[in-house]
Amino acid sequence: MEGVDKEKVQKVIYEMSKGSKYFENEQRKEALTKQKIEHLRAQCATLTDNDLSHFQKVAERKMLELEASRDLSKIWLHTDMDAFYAAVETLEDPSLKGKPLAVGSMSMITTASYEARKFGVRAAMPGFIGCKLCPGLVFVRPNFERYTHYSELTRKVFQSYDPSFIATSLDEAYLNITSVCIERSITGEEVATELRAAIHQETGLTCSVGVAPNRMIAKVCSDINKPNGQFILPNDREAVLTFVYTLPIRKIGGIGKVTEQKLRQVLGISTCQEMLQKAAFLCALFSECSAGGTETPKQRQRKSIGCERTFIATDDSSLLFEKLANLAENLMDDLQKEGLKGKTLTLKLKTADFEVRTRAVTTRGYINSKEDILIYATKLLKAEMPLSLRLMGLRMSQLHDEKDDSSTSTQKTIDIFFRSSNSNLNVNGTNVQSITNISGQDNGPISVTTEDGYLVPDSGTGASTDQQDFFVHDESIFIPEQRNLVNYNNEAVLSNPVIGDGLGGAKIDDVTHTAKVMNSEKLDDVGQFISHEATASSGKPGQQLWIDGYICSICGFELPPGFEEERQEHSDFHFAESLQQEETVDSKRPICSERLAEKQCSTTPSPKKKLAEKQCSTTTPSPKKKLKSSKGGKHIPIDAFFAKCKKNL
Ligand code: DCP
Ligand code: MG
Repeated sequence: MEGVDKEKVQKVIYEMSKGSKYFENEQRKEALTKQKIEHLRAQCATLTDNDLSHFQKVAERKMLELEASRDLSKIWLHTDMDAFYAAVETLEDPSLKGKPLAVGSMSMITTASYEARKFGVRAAMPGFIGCKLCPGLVFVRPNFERYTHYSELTRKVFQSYDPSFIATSLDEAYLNITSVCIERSITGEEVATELRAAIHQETGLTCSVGVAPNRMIAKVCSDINKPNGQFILPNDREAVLTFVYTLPIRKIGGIGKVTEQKLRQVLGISTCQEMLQKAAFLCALFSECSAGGTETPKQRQRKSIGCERTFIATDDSSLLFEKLANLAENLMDDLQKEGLKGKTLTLKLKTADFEVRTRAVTTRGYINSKEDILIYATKLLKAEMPLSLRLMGLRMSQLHDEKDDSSTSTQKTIDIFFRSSNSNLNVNGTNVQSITNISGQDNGPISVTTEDGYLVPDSGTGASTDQQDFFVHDESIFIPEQRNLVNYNNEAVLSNPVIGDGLGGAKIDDVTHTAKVMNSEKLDDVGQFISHEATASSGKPGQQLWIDGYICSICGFELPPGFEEERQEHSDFHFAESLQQEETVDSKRPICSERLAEKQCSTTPSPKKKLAEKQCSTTTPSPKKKLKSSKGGKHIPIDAFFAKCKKNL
């Protein structure tokens, strides 16, 4: 956004999106952020000098531990393709070269060419706003097959430098180049230059590279000389410290818009150095894990399994129960296929007004049969009725692998459960409620948690009980500032009602199973998602879940677990697509500005070209295209970087 008139961009965004559902959703998110900020401020105000000196010691101890574990022996390289989707489209259609280009639709842009970025057009921006900012903006529909193809070509190159490279999305990867540097007696800088040239040679595309002693910093470095550039941070403690101190906190992976706002508005923190200065407050207010780990998806284990269904909003209860039964069956299939049982069942509901509610129940024993799932799910749903819904989902967490303990007998536990009597719940806290009387039947020792979108969450740590059987699991307790942590581990179990969701609204009635990965999807001519499952997935367009917490089930886009806000932005893209479809068919609710923008815009491809593109997408694109050499890329050396930073501070 350098050199962009940010004020003008903000004004246009506001004027153009006012009144749309997207805008309403953004407002809800903002309101929730404000509430969280207020809550944090209140928490902050309760901290005494004693608390702070305690947390200061905790922070210092932690810093000492980290210092002791500082490892400067490795050389990590992070690579990130430049304007990836847009660059691929330009490679496929050279007439787009030099034009301001947006990949996406009137609803949402996935990325923009650097020419378009000069006008303030960027990823996760609705297309009609992009048109207003940049009247000549050219649109191309995303073609995920193409991006996957080019991504695979880049991965072949990565392989030759680090066979265990970590790809975190289609266009990004981390390579440990320590061995290559030693074996070939070359520097990290030389590897970076060579690798960029090899990528260009193989794909015709440019990328930017960062080299540093660890992955997190390497990622920051790859962004410094973008596009088509590289930045090398030497394996030297002083250089690393100076570099990190100057960084704005937003540069740290996992610190997105919301966290940045919180840190700035509550604690006045803008740079990493200020983070260190306020370490006691950070320790007091934030959980350790939300400070940003570098754990990779590979190391994670499945925490939950589930499915959800989007449909045309209905208040017909028999229809809703029918859908619930289908969901229970699908959940049973997925659990049994993986040999899993679970203890906590979460029902997710999205009302016709896009309010998201989650209701969770924890059973005494592990369950995975349709009958058992349906008993609990029905009770949870009944308690919410009457209501009009557009989405329902069921998710099982607290999983147990049957292979680990064959003695667990679910049915027996359920029998005991229903035979038990007079087991009343005794719970405090507004986010926990009993369903004992829902059907006039005694439900025995279970815990139930509820959570609504748009509401200020209760900050109390939840529940107490005098009942030994009763169990309120940690992830059900809504402590706003530990939200990152909760979502990190239990992505879809208790997705944040507003921020963590943002899906649905599509017209297609089917089920997506999280256990099944849809490898690629693409938009057809009318903007419907057509699935091209590589596996026998019954997943269909219109819903989105993050498979294993980081792979988009709609397009296969990967974003690592810590990148919660980035994932949210990506979800918003699909969400806006579905809203767009809805608003297009609903003539009573047109978005005037969008229509206006559509008229103003030159949108490619033409019908003829679309056909050609369709044909093209089924054939393998030629990897080697003539493009400007990557050798002439940007190289601001480290000294110049520090000089520039000092000026900006
Ligand atoms: N993407 C998306 N939704 C987003 C952001 C990105 O679908 N909210 C897609 C389109 C991008 C690709 O992922 O081309 C890679 O994302 P990057 O953030 O790396 O952005 P670009 O590669 O487009 O640009 P840059 O040169 O800044 O890396
Ligand atoms: Mg990129």
